[in-house]
Amino acid sequence: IGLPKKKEEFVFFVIKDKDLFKANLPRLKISTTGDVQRAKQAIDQARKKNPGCLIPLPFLNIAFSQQGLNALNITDDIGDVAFSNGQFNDAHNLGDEGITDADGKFHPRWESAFTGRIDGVLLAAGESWKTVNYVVKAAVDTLGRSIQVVYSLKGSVRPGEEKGHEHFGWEDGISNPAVEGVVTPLPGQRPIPPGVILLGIERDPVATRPPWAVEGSFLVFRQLSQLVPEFHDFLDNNPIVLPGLDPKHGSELLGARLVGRWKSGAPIQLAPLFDDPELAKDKQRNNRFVFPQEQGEAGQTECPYAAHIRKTNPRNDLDPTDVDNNDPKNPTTGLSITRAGIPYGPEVTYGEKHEKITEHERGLAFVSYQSALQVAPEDIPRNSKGFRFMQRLWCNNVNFPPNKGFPEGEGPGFDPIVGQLGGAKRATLGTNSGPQLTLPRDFVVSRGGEYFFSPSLHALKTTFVGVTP
Ligand code: N7H
Repeated sequence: IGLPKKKEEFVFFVIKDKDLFKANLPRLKISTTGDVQRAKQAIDQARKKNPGCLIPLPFLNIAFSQQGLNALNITDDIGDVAFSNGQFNDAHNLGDEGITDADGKFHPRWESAFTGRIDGVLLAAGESWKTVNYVVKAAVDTLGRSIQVVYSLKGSVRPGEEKGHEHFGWEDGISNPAVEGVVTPLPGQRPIPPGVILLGIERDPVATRPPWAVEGSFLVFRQLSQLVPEFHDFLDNNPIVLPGLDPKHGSELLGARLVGRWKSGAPIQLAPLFDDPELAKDKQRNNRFVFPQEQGEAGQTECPYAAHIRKTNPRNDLDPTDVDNNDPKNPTTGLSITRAGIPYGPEVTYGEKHEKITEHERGLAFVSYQSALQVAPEDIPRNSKGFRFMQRLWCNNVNFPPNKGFPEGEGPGFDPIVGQLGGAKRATLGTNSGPQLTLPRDFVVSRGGEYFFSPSLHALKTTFVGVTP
């Protein structure tokens, strides 16, 4: 359900001593959904008395890659090919930048830690660095010499007015699906059965899972670097020209059309020409919209087909009878992810703003949870679900959303925020009549990541410590 966090550190590790790890693991204080719900209530109550106060709330989670499962001698097949092969071997399929060598092997241009072995990740979160540092130290001390830390990434909610906004400046974390029985859906929020996020229960697309995998979840981690000055420069140089719009407003409108929301979070489907900060703040209205279903330009007058939020949650654009969706009431149900990322890296400096060139790496520590990444052995994209499906079949697919009256190959175009073509120029915001917009480069560049499995507490107390359940 998302941690109420201000700071978070991702600590990636390799297991050095399996038996010692199993002996130490039970002493880690992993946070439960109940803990998080109680923490959210405690925050609400404390804020009623003292608005703006921060109460110390330490959170910890742990997840394992396939290599981590191997290191622990957990040998049952979890039933997910992409997870078992690891994200490194999926980089080319995801459209990440890199080079193919003479032997045909693809080498992504990734942060070097992600090109080597990573067995697991500790996710430590809290309201301050003091709390997070304490959680990290306690966890690493507890696991002791059973692990070796190979990489860590610190994420932080942005300061001041930018709180809640990612580095390009957009309010984030507005639209996530509501897991039935855990969260009461707000208007426009997709209710999804828990099995879309958790393995081994109804709506998990894989029929049988090993018992220890039940109620765990696949955790996708991606270090997505954002070229913020370059992106803003692109917007400044390409304002939408309309009578009555000054260039600044025209650039803001272009940004809003690329994302599908204004920086405030107001959806352009409801606020097509001018930002509406009141709408942005109103949780009863800011997600309550569907997309018009006319063909051609009429269907994208307000929100372009290729806008990031339309590509990643096409709402009523999907055909309910499509076999992949198989839920006539809510076609995107089976393809939903829960996002739980956080910005990392420093604020843009004066020098970077002035030069319009990134000097310090910053971006989004992207995290998503889902019950499947790839549900069949063959590498056919349709068998991907969750993050992998979204990235490959929606964001990177110029023809998505389908049936909008475009000639084949000249569809809505790439997702302008995260659609990837190995770093090459990409076309987006396709129109049936006029030219498309060409993005000169990716403004979000993958620096790598890994596919992890986040076990249930029950599994952590049994199979993962070598105790028969
Ligand atoms: Fe996206 N951005 O700042 O432009 N995203 N995203 N995302 N994203 C969303 O609704 C962003 C990424 C989804 O239900 C918003 O919370 C950036 C990946 C989904 O309407 C904004 C990066 C994937 C949604 C951004 C990034 C997704 C969503 C609107 C990378 C999956 C919900 C705020 C650096 C492949 C759509 C909100 C819905 C929303 C941005 C990555 C998926 C502002 C900068 C890799 C499903």
